[in-house]
Amino acid sequence: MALESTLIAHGLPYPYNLEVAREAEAAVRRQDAIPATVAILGGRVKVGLKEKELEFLATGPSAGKAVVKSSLRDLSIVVGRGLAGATTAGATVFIAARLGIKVMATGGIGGVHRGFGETLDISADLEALSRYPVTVVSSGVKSILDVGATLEQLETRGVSVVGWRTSRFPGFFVRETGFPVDWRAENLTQVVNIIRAREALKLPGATLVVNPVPEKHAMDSAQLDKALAAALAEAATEGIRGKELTPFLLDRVRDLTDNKSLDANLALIRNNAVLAGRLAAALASGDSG
Ligand code: PSU
Ligand code: MN
Repeated sequence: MALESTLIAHGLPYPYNLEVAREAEAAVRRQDAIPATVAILGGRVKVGLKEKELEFLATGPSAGKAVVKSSLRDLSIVVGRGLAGATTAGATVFIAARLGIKVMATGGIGGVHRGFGETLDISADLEALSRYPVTVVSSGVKSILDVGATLEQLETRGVSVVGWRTSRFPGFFVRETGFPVDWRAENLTQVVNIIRAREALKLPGATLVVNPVPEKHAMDSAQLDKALAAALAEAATEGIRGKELTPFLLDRVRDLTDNKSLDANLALIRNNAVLAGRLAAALASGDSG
């Protein structure tokens, strides 16, 4: 199964990013699945990284080495120019689909940004999910987004959303956003059956399995909302836009919450890797236990 690398290079500070990247891979292996972290190095798409390569992604940006946050539109440019790139959830989904990898894990996918009416800032992750038939495990979408608008876009784009043992759409650092998920699954068999049906029907898009952050690492919503409001205001004042916005907001919220959001982020990444690993193993073995 595939793991994305933008969260390593641009979503989390060193050394937590490297630790969680290693832990996510180890967690997948413990489920009898094979992890492959995806990135671009020297202009080549790599699916499965060596220890040194993971280290480069984790330390490169803070050491002043360019690691391009690579969304779908950036892939050809980063490869064509022979650069290094960390793949977003959407770009990772594209690469996974090309190679027949069926499951991908991330923290939270991108979505519709607040104020999208003015900026039209809608993550290319949603476009990728509408085009490529991969199963993505995430803790919903980052609470820095407009969650209701994101759910509408997932519906419009034909993305099947399944709550893992939840009927509430999770909000990344918090276990629920107040929005319902129509379909929930209690066990792997139910998810596997949905994925098999999607394959049989030849549906083009993804299945999004939403897995809430573990209870004991979840944040207090009031604290998060306050930090978020401050971070959004700073972004507006400083004119932060486009691909810089998500990394900026994640970093500011971490600072403003005394690293509480960091703790939640690390816990949910590990937790999603475990579930994705279990799903990949169940899909591969045909035994969906
Ligand atoms: N989740 C995290 N940290 C991240 C991201 C998700 O915990 O950095 C990244 C993912 O790689 C996702 C990207 O694909 O943010 C979305 O960015 P944008 O909103 O610019 O599309
Ligand atoms: Mn964007």
